[in-house]
Amino acid sequence: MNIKTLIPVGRKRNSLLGWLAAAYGAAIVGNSGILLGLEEKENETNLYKQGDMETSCVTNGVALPAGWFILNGKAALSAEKDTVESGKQSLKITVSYESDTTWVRSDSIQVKPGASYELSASTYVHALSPAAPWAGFQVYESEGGWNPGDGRYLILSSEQGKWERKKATFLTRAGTKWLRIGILVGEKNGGSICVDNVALREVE
Ligand SMILES: [Ca+2]
Repeated sequence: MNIKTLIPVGRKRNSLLGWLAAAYGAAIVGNSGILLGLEEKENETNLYKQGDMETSCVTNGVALPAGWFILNGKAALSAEKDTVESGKQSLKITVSYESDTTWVRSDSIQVKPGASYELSASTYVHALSPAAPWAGFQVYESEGGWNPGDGRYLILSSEQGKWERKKATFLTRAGTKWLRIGILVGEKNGGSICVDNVALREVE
């Protein structure tokens, strides 16, 4: 078996474990009869397909990753082609003195009430000063608003100059039928945060 032929094109492998996981995952046969890589299989369970930032939509004449928009604040969204964790683009959120803090949100995602979910996301911070931009990930539930809602974030990312992947699990509230993923970004001194491979999965 030639492992290299089973590795999904465009994916960056930075550890032996990752290569082995990909080879193992490739042995799983999907419904289509096509061999699936581990990441393709994982993507099947991702409840928010637009988290890979690969699908574009045109807003005000500008092509942006679909499924993400600014709720409030003045940070700017754009499609980033050079700094990507995988695929051809990531979502770039540029902050400035004027933007202060900005909420970026996903579309609505259907979920089960009282169920466990894992939120994961990768970020890459470009800082213009020692005060680096940061990104706080949160979810907004149809029942009860922001979870956990006490000022903490499910994920807080600020790693500069390299991709940082973090994940967190949470329980949806009783009565919640859908949620949105929110990213609060900030730092008045400017810079940008690239976001890629945001995933929401139901977990045991
Ligand atoms: Ca991508």
